[in-house]
Amino acid sequence: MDATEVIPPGNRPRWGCVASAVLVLGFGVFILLHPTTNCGPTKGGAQRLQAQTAMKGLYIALAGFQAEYEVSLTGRLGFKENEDHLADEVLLRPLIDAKSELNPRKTRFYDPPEGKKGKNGLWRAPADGQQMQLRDPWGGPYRIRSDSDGDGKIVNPEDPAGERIFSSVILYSAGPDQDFDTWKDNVTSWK
Ligand SMILES: [Ca+2]
Ligand SMILES: [Ca+2]
Repeated sequence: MDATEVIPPGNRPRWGCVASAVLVLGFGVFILLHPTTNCGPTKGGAQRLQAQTAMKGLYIALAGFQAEYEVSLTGRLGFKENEDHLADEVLLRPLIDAKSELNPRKTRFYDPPEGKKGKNGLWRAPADGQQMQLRDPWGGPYRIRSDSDGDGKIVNPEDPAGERIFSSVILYSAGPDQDFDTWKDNVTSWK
């Protein structure tokens, strides 16, 4: 082709259209790979966030107790290293109930929302209101494990032979399947 030859409009390469097609195709693939990008968190994602928020609230309450009394509540309760407990009335009462003998200054360290239909908040036994348990967004309890020997580390319940977790307390939920042994859906305070 001569350098001065004029290409008829119909035969010109339509790079703008090609580029647009690539962009649209790329964007479609992006949406497929990131289905929540334009739609906010999925329901499951929102519930996981709620569980993480609840665990953080309890962690802060326990830190408040420790700051007030210069002793850990889990230590006062005799929780052993590598032992899992449920976040139930034994743990919650001294943080919530000013009448607990473990909380003589009657400080309210923790004020969790009441769980609706036994989910996502504080559940109290209908019979007497005395028994209580912190429930995750799926209606299951939370587990708590504490550093009782004071080395600042806790065995990872998901991987006992693996690296220790650096924390005074860890918490975890069994997730939507309500089975603590299936880790894929569990929600944990350490990752
Ligand atoms: Ca330890
Ligand atoms: Ca599970």
